[in-house]
Order: sequence, then C-alpha cells, then structure tokens
Amino acid sequence: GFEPIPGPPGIPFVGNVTDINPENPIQSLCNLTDIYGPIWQFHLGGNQRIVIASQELMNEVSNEERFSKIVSAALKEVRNGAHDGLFTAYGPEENNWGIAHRVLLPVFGPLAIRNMFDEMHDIASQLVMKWARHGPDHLIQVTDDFTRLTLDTIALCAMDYRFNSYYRDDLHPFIKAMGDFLKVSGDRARRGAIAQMFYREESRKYWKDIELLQQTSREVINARKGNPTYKKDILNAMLNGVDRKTGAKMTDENIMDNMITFLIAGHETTSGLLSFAFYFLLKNPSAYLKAQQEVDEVIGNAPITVEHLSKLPYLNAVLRETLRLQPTAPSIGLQAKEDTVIGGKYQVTKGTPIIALFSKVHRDPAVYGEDNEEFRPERMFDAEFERRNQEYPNSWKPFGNGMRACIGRPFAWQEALLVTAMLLQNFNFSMDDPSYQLQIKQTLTIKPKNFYMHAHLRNHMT
Ligand code: MNH
Repeated sequence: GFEPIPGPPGIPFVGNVTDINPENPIQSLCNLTDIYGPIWQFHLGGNQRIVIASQELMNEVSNEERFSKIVSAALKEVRNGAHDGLFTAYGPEENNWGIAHRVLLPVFGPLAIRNMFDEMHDIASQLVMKWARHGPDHLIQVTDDFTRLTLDTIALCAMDYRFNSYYRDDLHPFIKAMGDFLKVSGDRARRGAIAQMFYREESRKYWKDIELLQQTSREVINARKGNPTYKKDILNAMLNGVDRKTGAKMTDENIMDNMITFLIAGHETTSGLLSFAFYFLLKNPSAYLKAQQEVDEVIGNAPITVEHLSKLPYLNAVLRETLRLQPTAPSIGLQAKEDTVIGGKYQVTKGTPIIALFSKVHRDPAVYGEDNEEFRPERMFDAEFERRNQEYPNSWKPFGNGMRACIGRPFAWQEALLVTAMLLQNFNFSMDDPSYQLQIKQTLTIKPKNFYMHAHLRNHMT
C-alpha cells in the first residue's frame, strides 16, 4: 500500500512559509529533515514540494528515464537575464540547450582545461601577491577575495576579459550588476506577482542591470568579431563551433546568454568551495599539516606546473570532502516525468518539484557511517571513493545529475586545486578568531559567513 509523505503541518493558504527561514532556507530544510526523515513534504502557496535526503532516494531520482531537472522558481527569475542558457534552460525541449551542450562539452573537457592553466595561474598569482604584500596583520575577507579570484579567472579563460578585481576596492560595474541581479531574482521568486507590484524602483534597476550584463557581453562578442584571434578559448568555440548533430551554430543571443551563464554559474560555487576548504583545514590541524606536507613534497619551492596537479591526492581528497560536507550548490530540483511511486510507497505526481538536499544526502549514516559529520579527507582517496560510489551509487552529487550535471566541473577542479596548492606553498594561515563557529550565508549558493583569516609568508620562499 501507499503511505502519506510526512511533513510539518501548515497554515491554510500560506502553507509552510513560517517553517522556512528566507535568510537560510537550506538550514531550515536540514532541520526539518532531522524531524521528518529522509523524505518529507511541505507546501508554499498551495504548491507541494518534496524533499529527499538519503542516498537511496537520491539514487532513485537520479534515474533520468523517470526524472528530469526542474527549473525552480528562483531559476525562472534568473531566466530574465540568462534565458535559455545552459544552466537555466528547461532542457532538450529548448533547441538551444542541445546545441550549446554539444558545442561546449569538448571546450570544457579536461584537455581544453589544461590549456587554461597559465591564465588560471595568472589570476592566482595576483591573489598570492595581494596577501603577501598586505602582510600577516591584514584581515583577509576570505570569501570576498576568493570571489574576486573565481570571477576574474572565468572571465579571462572564457572570453579573454580582465575584471582586474585585485586592482580595485569597489566591484567592477558588471560584477555589481550581476550580484544585484542574482539577489533580486531570488527575492522575486519568493514574492509572487501581486507583491511584486510594490517594488517598482527595484524592478527598474533589475531590468537595467540585466541590460548592462547583455550590453557588456555584446561588446565582448563584437570586439572579438572585429579582432579575431586563434586563441582556443570558450568565446571562440562558441563563435565558430558547429553542432555535429544539427549543423547549427550558436546564435549571438545564445552566446551572450551563455557568457552571462558561465559568469553566474562559474564563480560563486568555486569561491564557496575554496572558502570552506580553508575553513575545514584551519579547523582540522592534522589535515592542514598533511595537505601542506603533500605540497612541500610534490612541489617544494618550484613554480607550480599543470603536471603537479595530478600528483596531489590528499588535496584532491580535501576538496571532495569539503563538497561532501558543504556542497556549495546545496540542492537541485527534479521532477517525475510521469506519476510514480518512490521509496516503494510514496506517491509523486508528475511535475511536482522534488528537492534533492545534498547537504543531507552527503551525510547519510548508512553510507558515511558514524563519523559522517566529521571532516576526514582520507575517506575520499580514489580507491575508497570509487568503491563507495559502486556500492552506494549517487551518494556524492555536488555537481548534479546526468545530462544536466555541471559542465564546469573540470574547470572548477583545476582552479581549486591550483589555488589551494599555491596558497599552502606560499603561506601559513591562521584563523582570525580561533573560536569561530561556522555560520552559513546563502544566496543561490552557500558560503561561510564572517570567516576571516591571516596569511603569514612562509620563510622558505625568497
Ligand atoms: Mn556548475 C550546473 C555545481 C562550477 C557551469 N553546477 C551545475 C549543477 C550543479 C553545479 C549542482 C546542476 C544544477 C541543476 O541541476 O540545477 N558547479 C557546481 C559546483 C561548482 C561548479 C559545486 C564548483 C565547485 N559550474 C562551475 C563552473 C562553471 C559551471 C566553474 C563554468 C565555468 N554548472 C555550469 C553550467 C551548468 C552547471 C553551465 C548547467 C549545465 C546544463 O544544465 O547543461
């Protein structure tokens, strides 16, 4: 027989609005999971949402024959600026998704990413230089400086554009517009159409910000067209690539949308990953020591090269374990393609949003054991990692699922490994407040809040 899906009792019409903290909805979902278990439901404005939070259910909804990505209310708002770009597209039913996906997959493949090493190194060196010059007394705003890094890196690698974020105190106008656009997109999604009418001034600025994003992208495209290069970057791939399946090229509109998409999707998540990685290393001195020893043994005093990056198993495991405990894209939205039953007994109607809560799936005690809450990189070494993924498929999903999984994964990985290695090579870090307790700031993604550190140049460097 079927069983009802459990969940918090709601208030008529508004449902469970009061159960979800708008400042930190993911934390609310995690807390409610602790009460209601690995599958539960809630309602917002009469609409049902289902949360799943175990490896078993994650595995079931990862079946792309039965389930597909759903574009959440927040992503629908982001579509105001990114339209049918890869991340916000509804799926293969929008032709531009398939064309862009096929044209771009090789450009984001491991080989192409290796060729971006020098540019990633350029930006990472600017960060090292900044922290070295500011000295050990300087209070490092960890997430801010990592966000400068990830934005400058994706812009340089994707379209040969320099935001030069380390050479200015304020934010580049494009970055400011993008940040405001994302923030307001989230707010609009929570508001509904009627309340929206009371935000006319905000709306005016919102559409102006979108105009600036598109205007800037158009200028970058036109500059390249007027001054072609043979550089194998992402912009050239989009301008010149031909989809083998349809023979189509990407339109200028879709190239603009995807440039904006890469800047949106390609910076917050990686910045959050680096921030949490340094948080965990500083909270776990023995892991910090092992990470630093690995860097010293493999790279030593030498300038880092792309070959070094495949020889850092401990750092690799640190990044995996960081994304297990703090998946910076903390959930994805899925939907059943037809009415169905999950977990053997829970009815799910076609199209109902299913929130796959990585923050909890990644701590499933059936998979990760008693110490699932602990930061223990050793469990993420290749052998154990692969054995676990065999035995418990889809138990680690920080990059999403199937054909809608992250296209930027190799890019993010190379960038995060490179930066972590360079920083450990050059500095000893300390937490500003050793008693700091992790707090989370959530936007589209999650990052540590009020996390500050200091960087002491290591004396082996000259
Ligand atoms: Mn990324 C999709 C996580 C870095 C570009 N990314 C996704 C999804 C997750 C994700 C999860 C699936 C979203 C969904 O189902 O709705 N991404 C990450 C994480 C990092 C990351 C955790 C870093 C760490 N992503 C990057 C980088 C880029 C990028 C870097 C670009 C340079 N991501 C994308 C794009 C998509 C995506 C584009 C959408 C792919 C598609 O649906 O075709």
